[in-house]
Amino acid sequence: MWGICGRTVGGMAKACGFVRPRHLVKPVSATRVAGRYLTHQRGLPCLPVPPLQQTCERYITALEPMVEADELMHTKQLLEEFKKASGLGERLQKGLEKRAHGTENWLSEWWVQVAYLEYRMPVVVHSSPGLVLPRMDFSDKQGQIRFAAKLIAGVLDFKTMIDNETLPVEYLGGKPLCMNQYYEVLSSCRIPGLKKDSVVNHAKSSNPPRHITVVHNFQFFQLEVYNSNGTPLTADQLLVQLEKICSASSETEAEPVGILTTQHRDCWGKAYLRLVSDKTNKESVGAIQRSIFTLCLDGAMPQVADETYRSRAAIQMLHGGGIRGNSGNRWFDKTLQFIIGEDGTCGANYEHAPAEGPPIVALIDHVVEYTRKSEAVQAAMASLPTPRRLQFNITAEIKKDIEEAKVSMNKLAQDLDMKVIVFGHFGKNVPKAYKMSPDAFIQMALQLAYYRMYQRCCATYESASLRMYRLGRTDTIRSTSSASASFVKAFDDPSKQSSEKVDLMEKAVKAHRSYTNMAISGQAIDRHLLGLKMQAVEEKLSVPAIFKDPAYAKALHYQLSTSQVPSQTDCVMCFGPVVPNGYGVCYNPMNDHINFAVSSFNSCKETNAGLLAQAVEDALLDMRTLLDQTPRARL
Ligand code: COA
Ligand code: HC5
Repeated sequence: MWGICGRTVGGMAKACGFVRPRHLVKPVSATRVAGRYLTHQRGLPCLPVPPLQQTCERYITALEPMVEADELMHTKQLLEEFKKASGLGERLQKGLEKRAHGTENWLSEWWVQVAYLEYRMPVVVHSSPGLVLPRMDFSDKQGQIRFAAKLIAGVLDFKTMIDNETLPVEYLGGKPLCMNQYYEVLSSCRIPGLKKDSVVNHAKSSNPPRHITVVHNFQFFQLEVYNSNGTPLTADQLLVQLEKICSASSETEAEPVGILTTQHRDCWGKAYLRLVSDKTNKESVGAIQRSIFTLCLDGAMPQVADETYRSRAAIQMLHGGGIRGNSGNRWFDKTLQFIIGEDGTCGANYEHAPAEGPPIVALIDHVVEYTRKSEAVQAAMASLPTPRRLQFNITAEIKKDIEEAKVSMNKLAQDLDMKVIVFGHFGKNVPKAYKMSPDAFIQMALQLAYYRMYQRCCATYESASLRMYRLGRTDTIRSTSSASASFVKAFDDPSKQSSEKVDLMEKAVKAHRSYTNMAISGQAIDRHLLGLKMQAVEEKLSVPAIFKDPAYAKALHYQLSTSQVPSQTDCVMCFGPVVPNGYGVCYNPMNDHINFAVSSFNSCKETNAGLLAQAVEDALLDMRTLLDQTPRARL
C-alpha cells in the first residue's frame, strides 16, 4: 500500500516487495485515490533555497580544477560584487526565498522550461533517452506481436497501480521520494511550439484515454485497450488486435509522418501548424497525443555481429537508425514509446520533459517481470472492433516538411556514435568490499579515463535526484573536483607510491560521495545559480555579470554528461552528448557487472565513443588492481 512498501532508487524493492496489483480490481473512487496520494505528497519537505554565501564559496571550489588562476581571480571579484549587501545577489536571493514560500517547488517549473520546453534542438538524440532491454526470445513477426501483446498487458497492469495508488513509495538514503512523476508518464505528450513547447497530460482529465497508439510500417492506429466494462484487454485479446493492425499495414505504403517529430523544434513547430490545419490530421495527431503510450512495431534492424548487437540496439532506441531504418516509425513527442523489433530487439524511448529515468525504469522493470510470468498468448475468440487507422492528408507543403525532416534525421543518425559495453569483471561488489561508494568509484574511473585520453579534466555532470523534495527533479553533481584532479594526475605517475595513489583515490571517492549527499539534499550550486539568473529575468533586471563570465560558460560546457540509471532488469539506458565535443555516458551498475552506453558525435574529430568506453574499462580494472595490490587498502 501507499507509503508502506517501498523500493529504493538504485536498489532493490524493500523486503515487503513490489506490490502486486490485483487483476481486474474495481477502480477505487477518485476522492479516495486523491487522498492517499496527496497525504504522501504533503508529507514531503519543500526544496530549500541554499544560502547565497555557501553557493558562492562552493562555486569557486568547483571551478578550481577547471579554470586558470587568473580566470578564477576574475570570477572571485565578480562574486564579491554580486554577494555584497548592496549587490544584486542579496536581492535575487530574497526574491527566490519569497518564491519558495509561494510555490510547491521554486525550481521545477523553471527547470522544465529551460532544460526542455525552451531547448530547441531536436528531442531525438539531444534530449530523449533510449532504453535497451535484453534481447527477447523471438525472431519473427508472430513472436514480435505475441510479445507486444504481453507488454501492453504489463503496462496496463502497472497503470492499475498508478490509478489505484498502490504503487510502492520509493526511497533514497532512507527518505521517501516524491511520486508525482509516475502520474506524468502515461497519457501525456509534448506539443511543439514556435519558440517554446508545452506538455499535455490527459491522465487527469475527466475522461481519461482508454487507447494506445500503435505504429507499424510508418502507419498509426488507435487501439482501444479496455473493454466496455472497464477491464483491460487481456494479452490474448490484444494479440488479435495487433494481428489486425499488422495485416492492415504490411502491404500498404504511407508517408512517414512521424519523422516530423525528429526535427529542430522551431521547424517542427511551424510544420505542426501546417499539419494540424487539416481537420483529419488534427484528429489523428490528437489521438496520438491523448493515447496512454505508443507502441512501435519496427521492421528488422540490420543484422550485426553479436559483439555490436547492444550498440546497434541502443541506436534503434535512441533514434531508430534514420529514414531507411525505423526513425519514421515513431512519434518522438510522445512521453513513452515502447519499441519492439521483429528480431527480438526491445526497448523504449522517452520524452524527458515530464519525468526522469527512474520512474520509467520502474515501469519497465515491472513490465518485463510481467511478460516473464504471464502465460503463452493465444488468439482469443470474441470479436472486438477493428483498431482505427489514423488518417493523414499529406499536402505538397507537408510532403516538403517530411522530406526536410528525413534529410536532417539522416544527418543526425550519421553523426551519432554509440558504444555499449558490458563491463563484466566486477560491479558494485568490489567498491563495496573496499568500503567505497560504487557510484563514486565509477565516476572516478570516468575521470581517470578522460584524463588519460586528453591530459586534462573537463566539466562533468552527473544527475542527482531532488525527489526527496515535493515535485523535485534533478541537480548536478560536479564530478570534477580538486580531489579528483589530484587522483587522476597521480595515477600514472611512476614517481608516486601505490599507497599515496590509494590515499588520493579514497579522498576523491569520498569527495564525490559528499558532493552527492549535498546535491540530493538540495545544497548543490547549479540549480541555485540557475534560480538566481531566472529570478533576475523574472524581475526584468539585467543578467548579473557572474553569468556572463567565461568561467561560467566553461563550467556549463559538460564534455562528460553522465547519469547512473539502475534497474532490476539487465538493461542499458543511453543518451547523446550535450555539447558537440562531448560524451554522453549512461551506466547501470549491477552487483557483478556494469552496463555502459557511451555516445559521441562523429563530426567531432577529438571524440570517439569506443575509445572512451575502452578507457573506462581499463581505468576500472587498473583502479581495482591498485587496491588489490596495496595492502593498506584492505583495512
Ligand atoms: N561502503 C560500502 N557500501 C557503500 C558505500 C561504502 N562507503 N557507499 C555506498 N555504498 C552502497 C550503498 O549502501 C548502496 O547499497 P545498495 O546496493 O544495497 O543499495 C550502494 O552502495 C550504492 O550506493 P552509491 O553507489 O553510493 O550510489 P547511490 O545508489 O546512492 O546513487 C546517485 C547515487 C547520485 C546515482 C543517486 O543519489 C541519485 O541521485 N540517483 C538518481 C539519478 C537519476 O535521477 N538519474 C536519472 C536522471 S534522468
Ligand atoms: C532512461 C534514463 C536515462 C537517463 C536520462 C538522464 O540522466 O537525463 C539527465 C536528466 C537530468 O536532469 O540530469 C540529463 N542528461 C542525460 C543530460 C544527463
